[in-house]
Amino acid sequence: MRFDIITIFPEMFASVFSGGIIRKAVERGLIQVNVHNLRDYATGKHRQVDDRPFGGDEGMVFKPEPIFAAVESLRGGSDAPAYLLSPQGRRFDQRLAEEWARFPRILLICGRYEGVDERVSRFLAAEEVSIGDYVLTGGEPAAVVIVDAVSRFVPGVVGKEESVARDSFSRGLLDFPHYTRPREFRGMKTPEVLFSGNHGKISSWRRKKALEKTRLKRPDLLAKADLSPEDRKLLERMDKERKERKTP
Ligand code: 6GU
Repeated sequence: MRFDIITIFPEMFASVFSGGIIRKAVERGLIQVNVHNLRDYATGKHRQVDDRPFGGDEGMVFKPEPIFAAVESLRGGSDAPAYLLSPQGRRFDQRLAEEWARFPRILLICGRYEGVDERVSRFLAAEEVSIGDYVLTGGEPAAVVIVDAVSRFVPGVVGKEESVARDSFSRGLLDFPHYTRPREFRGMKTPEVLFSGNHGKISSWRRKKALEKTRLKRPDLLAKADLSPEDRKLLERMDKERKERKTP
């Protein structure tokens, strides 16, 4: 899979993609990440990429021409979708990451917080996308997040294929707690069940912990999760136990 990132800060990407799983995926030819300087597609003596907003306002707005030129040139004849990264966009999530991993190629346009000429969103981009409800100074960190999350769904990028399917969010719940050596650290113990050798007991303990954690921290996910009859029973029992603790 190939990613093309269009940005006015290409140097921001050098270190983030030069380590870990993403670097290995690039080295193994599973993914390709190309970073392009928007300024290379601007014309005129000053290669200007932004201008003052019509109607008056503070700040500068990205001009449409360099972005259209960059996308059209990089796309070549292909129909690779281009996404505009901005806080105004549709929220990027695990489902979208999985969906995008099926494209052979996507283009990511890094906007800036003051704004991008509306014609980019309306007539060039397949969609405007945001990574969450907060404002970044530019779309660059969002592009890094998206390349990482999408790449994990490209076959072979993450060691064990099944571990992607087991991820929190892919299953609709937060992850269960993990422990490693030492068994006891500064008096903090590992739950006994993990040493029971009983895999059935261990999996149901993990499921219960995942349900507990999701209910406590992200009840919105629990409402949408695909729960088995056993899950519902566990939740009911947890409810009952909680009520019993409250009434002495
Ligand atoms: Cl994609 N861009 C900017 N500038 N801010 C954001 C964002 C994107 N997603 C969340 N906040």
